[in-house]
Amino acid sequence: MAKVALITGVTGQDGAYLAELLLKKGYVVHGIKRRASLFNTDRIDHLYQDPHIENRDFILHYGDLTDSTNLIRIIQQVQPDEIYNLAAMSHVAVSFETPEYTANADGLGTLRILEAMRILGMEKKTKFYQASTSELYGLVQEVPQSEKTPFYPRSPYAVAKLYAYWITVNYREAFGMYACNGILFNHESPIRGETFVTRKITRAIARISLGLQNCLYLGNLSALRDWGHARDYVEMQWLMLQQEEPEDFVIATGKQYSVRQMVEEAAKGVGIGMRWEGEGVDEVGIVASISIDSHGTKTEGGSAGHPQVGQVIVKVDPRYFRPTEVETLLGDPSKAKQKLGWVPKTTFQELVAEMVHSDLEEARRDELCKHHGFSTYNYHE
Ligand code: NDP
Ligand code: GDR
Repeated sequence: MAKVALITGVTGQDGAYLAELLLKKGYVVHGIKRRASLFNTDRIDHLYQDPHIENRDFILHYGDLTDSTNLIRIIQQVQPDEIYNLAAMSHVAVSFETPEYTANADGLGTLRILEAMRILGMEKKTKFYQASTSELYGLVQEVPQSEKTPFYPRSPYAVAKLYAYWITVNYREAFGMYACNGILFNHESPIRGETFVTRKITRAIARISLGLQNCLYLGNLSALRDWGHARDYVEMQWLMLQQEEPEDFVIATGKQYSVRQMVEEAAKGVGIGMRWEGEGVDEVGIVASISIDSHGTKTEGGSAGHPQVGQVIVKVDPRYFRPTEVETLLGDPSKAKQKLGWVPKTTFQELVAEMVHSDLEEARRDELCKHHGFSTYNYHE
């Protein structure tokens, strides 16, 4: 019998990679998607199966983490062996704008699933994975951060996730459930949401290199993060549910880069060298050299193409500062290495190169549309 998995947040970055992985492993995968006024399934369209065919192994259900009745009904119907709770309002800055909703979806949403499992008598049958986060460390108390490092959340998002973390631990201890937290550090990919800083950078740099955009506006350039690849990280989510005993694990690369370094690495990917001038909100990123233009043609000294040497392509905009910032995060993945055999496969440089490559393709499509008189949109969020 094929194993059955239920993924909340299946339309998100991790949901898409995890669904792909589980299907390859022979699972029947059920996903919960939200009703939206437009299709919001871009990331999983390649997995879609027509509901009219029999014996599908990828099935979507409408649902929402804020609706207990819906969760109970879906879990009862699906009878999953494993539940991966990836759904969340996952943007830290936006959580300051929508704190109550964030608490409801990210905090109480987790409780609703755990309670649904109890109500249905599935606490011994079904394993549960909670998408916990390095944001729990917030104002860091120890470097690097491990499973034993104390938490100090710094946003409504992180506080909601703190509740979700502890309710998962509590239900494991109180009811003997196989429930565990993956404390995942930042992980990115070409399908990362466009408003997270890595994707915002790779998209903008690709567009700037084609002359589709002049400038990239960012907030805190000095923030340090431990960035890995989402494709590698979802494998660990699955492995955490394949152990003898449920435990919590940190998943990280153990390497740290700044937002500024992220910009430099992306710029390098399109053949642009960068220098920085000024300080704080006056800091700007300037094109220092261009070795290859965006079409891959050598243009020594940057005399042709977009952008020009000396052009300011990065500016700081305080609107992207957060009321309370998480300045630095660096994970210690020793436990995952030892017990799960975790080795991050993708380096920071490979990750950025893959993202830039994919965003260049997207930008070229936009360029072509523009060339043929069709309008394209670029939101600055
Ligand atoms: P995304 O923002 O890409 O995806 C979030 C998913 O949750 C989307 O499918 C979204 O649906 C869904 N969702 C949001 N609110 C609800 C709701 N109320 N009910 C049902 N579904 C909802 O996040 P990621 O894939 O990057 O992250 C997955 C999980 O891991 C999240 O919980 C995140 O907080 C956590 N995490 C992420 C890290 C990262 O670096 N990526 C690191 C550590 C933790 P829709 O498509 O309709 O918006
Ligand atoms: P984060 O990711 O808050 O770590 O949460 P994000 O990419 O949003 O920010 C990383 C750092 O970059 C700084 N920054 C900017 N961030 C954004 N989004 N936009 C900007 O213009 C900008 N300029 C600078 C931020 O201040 C921050 O310091 C992500 C999410 O996926 C969470 O769901 C997850 O839990 C954590 O990673 C681990």
